[in-house]
Amino acid sequence: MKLTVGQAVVRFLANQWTERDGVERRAVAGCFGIFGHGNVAGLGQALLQAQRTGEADLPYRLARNEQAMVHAAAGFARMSNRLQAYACTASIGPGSTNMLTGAALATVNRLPVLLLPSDVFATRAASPVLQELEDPGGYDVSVNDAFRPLSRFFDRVWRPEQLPSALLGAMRVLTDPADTGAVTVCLPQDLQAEAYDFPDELFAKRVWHIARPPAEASFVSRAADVVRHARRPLIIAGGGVIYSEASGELDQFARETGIPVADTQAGKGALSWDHPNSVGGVGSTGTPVANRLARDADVIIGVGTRYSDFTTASRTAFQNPDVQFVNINVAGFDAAKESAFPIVADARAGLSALLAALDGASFPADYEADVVSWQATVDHAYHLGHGPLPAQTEVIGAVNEACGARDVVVQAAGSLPGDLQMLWRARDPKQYHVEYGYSCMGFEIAGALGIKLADPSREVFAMVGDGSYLMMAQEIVTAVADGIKLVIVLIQNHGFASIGALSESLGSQRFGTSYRYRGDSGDYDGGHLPVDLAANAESLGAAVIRCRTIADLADGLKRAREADRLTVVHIETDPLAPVPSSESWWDVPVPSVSALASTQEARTAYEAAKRSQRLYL
Ligand SMILES: Cc1ncc(C[n+]2csc(CCOP(=O)(O)OP(=O)(O)O)c2C)c(N)n1
Ligand SMILES: [Mg+2]
Repeated sequence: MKLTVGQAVVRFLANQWTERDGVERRAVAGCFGIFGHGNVAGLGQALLQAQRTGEADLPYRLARNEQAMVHAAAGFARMSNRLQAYACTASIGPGSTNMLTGAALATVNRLPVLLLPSDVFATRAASPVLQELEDPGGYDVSVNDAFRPLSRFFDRVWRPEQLPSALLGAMRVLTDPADTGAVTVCLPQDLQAEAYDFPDELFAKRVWHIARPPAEASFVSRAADVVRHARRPLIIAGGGVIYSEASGELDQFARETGIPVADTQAGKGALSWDHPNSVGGVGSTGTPVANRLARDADVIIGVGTRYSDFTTASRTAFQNPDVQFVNINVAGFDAAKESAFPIVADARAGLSALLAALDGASFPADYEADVVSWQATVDHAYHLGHGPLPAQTEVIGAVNEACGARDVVVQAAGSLPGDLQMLWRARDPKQYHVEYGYSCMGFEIAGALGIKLADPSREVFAMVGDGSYLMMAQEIVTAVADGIKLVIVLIQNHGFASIGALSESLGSQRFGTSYRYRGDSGDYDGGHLPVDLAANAESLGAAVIRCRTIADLADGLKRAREADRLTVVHIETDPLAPVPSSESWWDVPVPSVSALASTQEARTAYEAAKRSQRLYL
């Protein structure tokens, strides 16, 4: 079949499918893009031809920023439990390098996204092309080489004959839950327009079966031995439980054994917040209930978790001198962490096998009263009555109470992820979407867009700080153009509540974290800036509801939820309002010598906390 490389890519992608548990889905559901000279006549023409002739079905969506379109693709993949992905085409140079941050986010979070950066001329006919890097020491180097360490699969197709192997390699990694992440196939600008006689078989429907790797019996029996002899075991549920749709198995495991279940940012919602075994988030921003159980536990059963520093409280969360780990993970890399007894398996398969091998073992559940008292603390934080400006915990309460059980909350960076991890009451495995692998400011609106595309039947609430909003709000325009309805809760606190508090706790006095005029002292401690983010959102085409009080907010959220167009609900909060303590720690090094008393004091506290850090060897 004589096609250009661009046309071949589009036709191939439109014919890729995934299958798990007997359900087939399109593997690549569509293509985000921003055109420039690198792709407008190559992939751009191919997408146009596909749309006009119907010869290939790969819907195109115009984004406003390349980083954001990768975030949208990551949100889409996560909401699809990694069973579907989006492609992203960008022009040469800055268009492509704008995708680097998105690539890193996808790989860190183990989310499949297909990136198609355009590249310099394969023929070098007119080098240097506009935006070419030019490395005098290597003519095959381009800015796209920066994708290599960020991608789980990277290829640059210099000749059309290489395209089939590149595309098949890309699909293999996109559909491998143990190895997935950003998949990058660089397409030189001239090559995209070059025709070649591709074999017809390349474009036949192809189904990629997504495995549920079973657990190996000897590994299960070794792990079961460890759990059976435990006195105070604790389960940590990570994102792998949700991607595997293993909530049912986790529920059964927890009920039959009585073992409490704590969650990570990616795992929240694996069990409903009011499940009898749920003890909430664990680690630096977890609940004191989960953190006390973690402190004393002698066996940690980590399911589908990558043990980030927030989960382990920088390796201070587990203080039992005899603590051992049993990890169920589809990726051997994660299963081996913390010197664990590994069960390399799909979460569903691994949980069922381990439960069977435990042979009726159960453990006393003595955490119920603590959970009840913690929930009273959450209720209090939800209805604090803080003034004159409301507290962020009250905003979280209002959003939680406005959400239906299937609604989704989306967040990524600032003070919200910690507050949400601790306080959000998740009622559905797909309700809580806090991107906290890369914690990338600006993910929220773009990510929400991808989530809504993956499941238009759900209401999607993106919670955005003023800092994140100022970094990347432009996908509001994309959502408006495509009729994608989102609710965006925009929290104005005039700067970085998160890093401000962190700075203060580390002796750095909130330096450089406020959005204010530069004052007489030389710091940003003058008056508030004349910035009106609600007006900004309105100017981008959003409906806007301005709220002053929590009662306004409750009403505004209700109206926004019922609205049929993208609505921004704006509220100003007090960045200094109190938040319950997680009774935990996070390792952020403080200078060991300093001329400032505040830093010296913080260093003393840091050294004391550091002493409880362990290596779990
Ligand atoms: C792209 C990016 N840059 C910098 C950071 C470091 N950082 C984490 S939170 C934060 C401030 C976030 O401000 P805002 O969105 O207003 O949330 P708030 O802290 O006020 O809750 C910064 C700068 C980051 N996570 N991501
Ligand atoms: Mg802020």
